[in-house]
Amino acid sequence: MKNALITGITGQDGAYLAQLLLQKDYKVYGTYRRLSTPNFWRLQSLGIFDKVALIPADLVDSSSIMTAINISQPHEVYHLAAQSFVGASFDQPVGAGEITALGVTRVLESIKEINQDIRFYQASTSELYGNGNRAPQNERTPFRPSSPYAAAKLYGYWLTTIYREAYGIFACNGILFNHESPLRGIEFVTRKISNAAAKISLGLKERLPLGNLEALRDWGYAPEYVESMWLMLQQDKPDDYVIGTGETHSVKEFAQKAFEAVGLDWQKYVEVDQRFFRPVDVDRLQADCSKAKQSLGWQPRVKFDKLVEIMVQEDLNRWRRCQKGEAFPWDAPNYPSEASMLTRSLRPRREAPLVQPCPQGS
Ligand code: NAP
Ligand code: G4F
Repeated sequence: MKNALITGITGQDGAYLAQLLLQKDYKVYGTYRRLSTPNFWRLQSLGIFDKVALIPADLVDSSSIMTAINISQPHEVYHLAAQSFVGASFDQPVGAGEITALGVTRVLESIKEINQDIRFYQASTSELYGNGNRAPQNERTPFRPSSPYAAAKLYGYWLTTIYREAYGIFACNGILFNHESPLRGIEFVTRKISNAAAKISLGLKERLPLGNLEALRDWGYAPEYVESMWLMLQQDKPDDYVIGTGETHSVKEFAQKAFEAVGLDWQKYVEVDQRFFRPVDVDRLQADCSKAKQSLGWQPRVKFDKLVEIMVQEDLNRWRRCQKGEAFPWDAPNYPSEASMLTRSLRPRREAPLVQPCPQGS
């Protein structure tokens, strides 16, 4: 039996990966942060909460990472924990560096010190490409990060390749494009839309404020993407792989399909709200995952229309169960109303700098 340690097991990918590894007879350990309110609803909804071993650890605390590796004695570490919301990284740029960038060093240093035979997966991202690149993007496309999140992930990407080259650690970067599911965090645009379409259709909400409707993303289905993480660590040699569907769709298209799924016209409910624009946004992401197809035998199966349908139906089921009085645990009921969201990145952008440059010669 192999042992696996998943950092960020409470997140979307962590939960699906734990489920996959349990099916493959791994002993699964996962790190979680100590929070004032426990956050295990994803593991509970997959029915695996009692089947995984949980270790408290925070990425800002090296000693807790060391302890997690010492306790779990893993053959494989899947490093998924991060501050993963791009918008929030503009509000907390120092946190992005501390958690998302330096967190990778803390995990890799622990592996280097404890057991260099541990295989390591780094959750890299299509956000590394930023703007100004041709689509589709593959492993040879240059990186040009456009957010504090992406800059932090770029550091993690290079640390992973450096530890591979310097210490011979089996370390892989999965450059994953956006992947979604009913377990997606509620603030990401797909879940925000599927949840709102479900609520509006049941008379529980009236409007859906969104930001940039023109952004294009390559959206796939998360349970399939965690399979690629496992495949990367089963190869003979460590390498980096792009994972995506190869299709790209706009936020507007996602909203249109989601409202169609509940028999409504999206244009009657969606309003553009400047608060949800980012200081810089990535215009277009589209994967060329031919390397993964060829080397890993990995293929996306769920495409855009099916993905939207799965997400909207699950949010509808949840709200219907809730309306029947079931105490059904998931994230949406605890989400604040959009009206109360006031953060730096959600405030309207300034048209001109506050401090004007001094006139020449003054
Ligand atoms: P997610 O749902 O936001 O999960 C992130 C996980 O990281 C959660 O378990 C979270 O714990 C944990 N975490 C955050 N800060 C931490 C800290 N300081 N110490 C320890 N744990 C911490 O993200 P996801 O969608 O599953 O994504 C998994 C990884 O893949 C992330 O690194 C993300 O950046 C990357 N990625 C995601 C996508 C995508 O489309 N989903 C694409 C490319 C790359 P709490 O539950 O306590 O918050
Ligand atoms: O759903 P999003 O917040 O995801 P984003 O920024 O693409 O990042 C996700 O995918 C990355 C992989 O490419 C991961 F690395 C990262 O961890 C995360 O999982 O936003 C998608 C698009 C953006 O262009 C955003 O500006 O939707 C646009 N958008 C428009 N209105 C909105 C909204 N995004 C959010 N979250 N909320 C809105 O109201």
